[in-house]
Amino acid sequence: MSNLIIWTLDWVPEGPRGFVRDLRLRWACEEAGLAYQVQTVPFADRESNHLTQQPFGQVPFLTDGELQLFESGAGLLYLARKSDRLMPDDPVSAAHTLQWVISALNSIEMVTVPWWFLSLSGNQDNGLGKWTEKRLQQLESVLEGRDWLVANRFTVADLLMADVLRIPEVRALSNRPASEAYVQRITERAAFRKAYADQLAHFEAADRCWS
Ligand SMILES: N[C@@H](CCC(=O)N[C@@H](CS)C(=O)NCC(=O)O)C(=O)O
Repeated sequence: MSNLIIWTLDWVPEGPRGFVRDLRLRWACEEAGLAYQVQTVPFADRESNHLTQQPFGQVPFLTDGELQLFESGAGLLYLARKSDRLMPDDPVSAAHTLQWVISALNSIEMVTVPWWFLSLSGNQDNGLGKWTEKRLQQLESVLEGRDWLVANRFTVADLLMADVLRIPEVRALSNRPASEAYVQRITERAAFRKAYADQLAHFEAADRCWS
């Protein structure tokens, strides 16, 4: 039995299904062929019921024996060190993988998520649109010149960047053919399809328990 446990919520409403960030960790394990289990904390009282594992009351976090780790990015980098399918061994490519993981979180998601959340509350023209479009266009220029972010092959940096970019509202924000092709190509991977289907099944099973 594997010690690696991905923790998520026991249930969420339909809206976020398929986008809860435990999917990032499931997907990485599927890519790397790492055995894992999924366990849950209750959706009810989520802001306070697991603060010792995730100080912001969020998911995912992972445990591996004695290790507890929160932040999906930290979890991905931890998993990447277990498999060169996620991060190449050579030091330069490994450094570039780290660079693009941080970039996905700190230069792209840091802009897209606030814009997206404000958009969801009905305010499409929310002042962050221009900044978001500019940042996404800069990334489009990068992706026009290459299929992968690092070493001409799939890495955990592509997993994370594609996960950040695949939010429907972000995809629809402006015409960025290279980014769209990148998201499509990466989300067609068998490991993504499995992680996505498993997350949907997990929350659907919870619906059946509660009805
Ligand atoms: N920076 C965190 C963000 C985690 C996050 O936003 N988690 C969401 C689910 S994807 C969550 O737990 N939302 C519930 C809440 O904030 O109450 C990470 O990447 O792990």
